[in-house]
Amino acid sequence: MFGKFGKAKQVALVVAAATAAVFGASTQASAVVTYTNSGSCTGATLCVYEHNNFQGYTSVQVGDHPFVYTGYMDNRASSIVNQSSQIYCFYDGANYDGAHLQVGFGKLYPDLGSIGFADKISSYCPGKC
Ligand SMILES: [Ca+2]
Repeated sequence: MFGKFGKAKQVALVVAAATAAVFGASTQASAVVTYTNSGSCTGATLCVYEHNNFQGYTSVQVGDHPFVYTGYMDNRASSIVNQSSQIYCFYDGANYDGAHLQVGFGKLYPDLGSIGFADKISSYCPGKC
C-alpha cells in the first residue's frame, strides 16, 4: 500500500543524515581554536583572554573563522588580541547576536571592562558587525 512512498521517505532520511554528516565535518574546523594559560599569541590570528592585559586562560585561533564558546571561556573574556588582517565582530549572544563589539585588524583590547564588554563574549565572526 505505501511501498513507493515508504521508499521515498527512506531516501529523504538518508539525505538528511548525509547532510548532518557534512555539517558535522565543517564543525570540526572550529578545532582551529585551542586553549592555553601561557599568554602567548605568537603565530595565532586571534587570542581572547580571561583577564585584563592578556592574562589568564586564553583561546587561541589560527585562521579566520567564526566561533561559539560553549565551555569555560563563555562570558569570561576580558581582553583581546586581533592579529588577523580581518575585522572581527564579538557578540554577547551565542548565535552571533545580541550586543556586539567590533575589533579592527591589528588591534589590542587590554580591558574590555573599560568599554562595557567584560565577561560577555559568547561568539565571534570575522567581518564587520
Ligand atoms: Ca554572552
